[in-house]
Amino acid sequence: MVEKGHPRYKSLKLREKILEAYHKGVLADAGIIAHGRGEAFDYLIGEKTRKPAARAIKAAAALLLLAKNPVLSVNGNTAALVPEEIVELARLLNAKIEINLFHRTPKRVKLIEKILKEAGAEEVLGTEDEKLKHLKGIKSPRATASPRGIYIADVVLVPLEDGDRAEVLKKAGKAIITVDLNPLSRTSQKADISITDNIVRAIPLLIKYVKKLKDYKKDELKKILEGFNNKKNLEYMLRLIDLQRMRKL
Ligand code: PTJ
Repeated sequence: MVEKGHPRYKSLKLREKILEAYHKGVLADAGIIAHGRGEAFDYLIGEKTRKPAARAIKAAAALLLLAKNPVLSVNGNTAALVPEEIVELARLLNAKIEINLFHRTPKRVKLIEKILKEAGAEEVLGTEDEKLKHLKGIKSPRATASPRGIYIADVVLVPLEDGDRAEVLKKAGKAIITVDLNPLSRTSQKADISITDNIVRAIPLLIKYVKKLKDYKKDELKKILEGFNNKKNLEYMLRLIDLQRMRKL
């Protein structure tokens, strides 16, 4: 039991959630390691949404609102940390939710589907009931996609994704948005919009921006996107991490 007054209260609560999901079989073994890596980066950015991340989130909201077929991809860590928020975001955007696992087993797919349904999702794609297609004919398990979801999507939100998958999605011509605390990861480097923030802060803020920009005209949304430069934004994030470290030396 973590005490509310503990200086690392929020971080330790997230650990509890992650471990609980692990023991239920929702999380892959590697999901715990991925979370630990995320914690380290979160510490370096001060465990709050920094300005470059907020800019990326605003651009992501604009891109998702402009999309014809937006899809939110969900893995074990995402399902463990922000299931309700993913469902709310999908509802606001009229987007599909698709389970996409690196360490895929029928049991994990079922458990994650249950979590999403309990969080209010009406439909969940990428389950075992569907015959998945291969993107661009690449016969890798990393290239599977639901024919009604990622396969036909123009914009895909892929939080905490591995580099191979991000590459396959890019090659298939999708615009991709990621949430990844490591600005140097292959996914962050490959994505069109990289949100360097903890998913537990990023998705609620993305919801706020989607609500705020919902009635903007297409031209106005396009202007937001034109004013956003992902490469530069990642550079700012890296500089910020350096500065934080220097202050402590
Ligand atoms: O559920 P599965 O089978 O699809 O597996 C999911 C994992 C996360 C295990 C898989 O996709 C994987 O191995 O990912 P990586 O390559 O470890 O990348 C995960 C990235 O997410 C790392 O760069 C972490 O720093 C980052 N990360 C971890 N926790 C968070 C995070 N980013 C944002 N918010 C977090 N809470």
